[in-house]
Amino acid sequence: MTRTISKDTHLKAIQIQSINLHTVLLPYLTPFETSFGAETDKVAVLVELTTDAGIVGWGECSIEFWPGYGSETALTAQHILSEFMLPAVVGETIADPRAFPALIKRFRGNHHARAGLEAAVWDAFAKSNDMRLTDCFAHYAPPGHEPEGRATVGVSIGIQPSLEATVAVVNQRLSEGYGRVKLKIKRGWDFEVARAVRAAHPDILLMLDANSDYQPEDAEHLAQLDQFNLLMIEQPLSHDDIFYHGQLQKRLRTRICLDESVKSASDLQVALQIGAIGILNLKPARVGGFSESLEIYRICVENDLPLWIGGMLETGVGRAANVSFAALPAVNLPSDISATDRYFAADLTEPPFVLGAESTLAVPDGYGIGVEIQRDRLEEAKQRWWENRSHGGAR
Ligand code: OSB
Ligand code: MG
Repeated sequence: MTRTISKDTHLKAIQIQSINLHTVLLPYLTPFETSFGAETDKVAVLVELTTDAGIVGWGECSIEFWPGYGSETALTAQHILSEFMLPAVVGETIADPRAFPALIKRFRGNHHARAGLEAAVWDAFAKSNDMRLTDCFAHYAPPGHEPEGRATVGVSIGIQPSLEATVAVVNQRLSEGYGRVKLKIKRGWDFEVARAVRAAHPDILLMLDANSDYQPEDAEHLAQLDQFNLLMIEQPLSHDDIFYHGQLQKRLRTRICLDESVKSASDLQVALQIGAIGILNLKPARVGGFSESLEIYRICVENDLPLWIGGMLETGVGRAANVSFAALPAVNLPSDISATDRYFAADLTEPPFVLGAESTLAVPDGYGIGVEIQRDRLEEAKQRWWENRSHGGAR
């Protein structure tokens, strides 16, 4: 199914005929707890875009019901999209998906909402050109960056009720074949959990994600984590800080990976300039979409900055697009994109993502995102949102 298209091949433009939004609630197999609370269900706004030629593209706004990771929610994404962004783009012709962000540039912020819309454009554009989305990304990547057909992945493990429970979950994920483990930490749940998992598994690729729970004054405490030979520590300090991460990095041997703090290519340049970043977790949703992600990818290549793709426990729609991006060759550390059975009993798309050899997920073998929406499950998940929307889906 791989169609190799040289970089100077002219790709066919699409015209946006209509866009539908679907807000869904999909129960996780197990709740996911981070430093900002526990989530029981995936909330997403899915964007269904139809071209004048009848091609349908899908995108996912990666959000949660609690504005804890980012500031957006399902209702803000619905509002910004339906009132402002959709009217601005319906009827427009897209000859290059990287020109799409300019159409909605006058609406500020709301990166997760705009990223979902842009993802639908990329999917429709790739499908209209008989290309896998991964080949379409590669088309706009630096010369020679051909997609690898699979993404190397790890697993993100939420905060558990006890150290024993944590080690048990880690054991289970390792037995499933995951080659890299990320533990969520918070103040009061860090040193002991890292020690317990490291003692049980002296050689695994292990990393921690603090989701902004610490302060600059915690530097000495965080330096204690150096002894556990961590691959990285992700986003220890405030979600909007770069400066203090730079100061902290001088005190740590463990490399700092930024997540929340890098919301644009410009943020990344600042972080590089002041030594606040050793590794980047690139979430296409956080930076406002795949066009900005391609620019960030280029900056990582230029600066030899290790890079991986982060996740937000997406449905198959968002996951398929992220796998397609994570298969680019400069994504050189395991990404936070796990198999379907780590998240859901039944996802909204088929076929499911299955963990393959060497802790990888294969890029779906079809045009665009390469997975098919299951309309019956979509309707059920929309119904579930409708019934639970007053409390944002919180069980
Ligand atoms: O910080 O990376 C994060 C999920 C929701 C919000 C923030 C984060 C995460 C994850 C999930 O770690 C990783 C995944 O999608 O498997
Ligand atoms: Mg993170």
